[in-house]
Amino acid sequence: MKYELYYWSHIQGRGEFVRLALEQAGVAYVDVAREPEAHGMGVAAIRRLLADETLTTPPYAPPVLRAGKRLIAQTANILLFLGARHGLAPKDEAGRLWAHQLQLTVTDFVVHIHDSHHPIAGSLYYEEQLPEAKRRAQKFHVDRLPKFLNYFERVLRCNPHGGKYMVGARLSYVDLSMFQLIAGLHYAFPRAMKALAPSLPLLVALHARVAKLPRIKAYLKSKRRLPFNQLGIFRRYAELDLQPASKVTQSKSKSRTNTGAVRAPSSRVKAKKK
Ligand SMILES: N[C@@H](CCC(=O)N[C@@H](CS)C(=O)NCC(=O)O)C(=O)O
Repeated sequence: MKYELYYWSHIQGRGEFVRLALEQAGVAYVDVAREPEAHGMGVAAIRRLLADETLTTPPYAPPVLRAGKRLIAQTANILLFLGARHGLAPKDEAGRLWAHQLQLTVTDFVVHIHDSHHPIAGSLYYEEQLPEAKRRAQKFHVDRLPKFLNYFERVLRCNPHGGKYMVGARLSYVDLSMFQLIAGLHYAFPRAMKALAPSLPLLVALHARVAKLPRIKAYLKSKRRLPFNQLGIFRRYAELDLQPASKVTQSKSKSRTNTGAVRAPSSRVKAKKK
């Protein structure tokens, strides 16, 4: 059986987390939107799928994976399915849930990354929300980016099987997603990632190891791997990176965000007033 992946043709986006799993699994798949419309595929096939009133389990948004009669959407859900089928997740229930929990955390992080350049609406151009994006990005560098990455680093550090894999003692789809996050964040926020990298040794090493896996290495060199660009989740806008004039200030006490999250004083960044 050949899988069919329905995802936008011009970006890595959320589809890339699925592509990496399919590539590492070594299974055959068709990237439907990247095939010709003349063959019933192309982006038009995604639109037809989303509008199909005959579906009893309609997907809300891509990525969507067709596996025989099954139609599975939501990135983390697709990976839950592929992980169990292709040895990219633990076999026991506790391990599978742990991998899924981590992938759902990746899903949350991806929303924050996307919203750093589109804080008002995905339907508006970046230029139409530039002041808000600048403000949002500065907060992202203080509250979100270090918190998520330090959390993932801690998961590696606390893995009782050593700091090599996110889950247990074997490669899982979560490791592939970590690779994608680190690669994308380096593209989007080179300055911020340079500053954070020394405190993330295990994640940095995991990224390098995944890039060298023979199947992933071959995929990264192939035309199937689209380059990062200014349309996807990870976008490079110099004005949204950690600003050189920003000062890391030490405050005496811990402060709370309005979401109740404790913010470490050392991660506070004071934006320069214009
Ligand atoms: N939580 C979903 C989000 C899916 C999603 O937002 N897909 C985007 C492309 S990356 C989309 O096409 N959204 C259309 C929309 O939200 O209207 C997932 O992780 O798969």
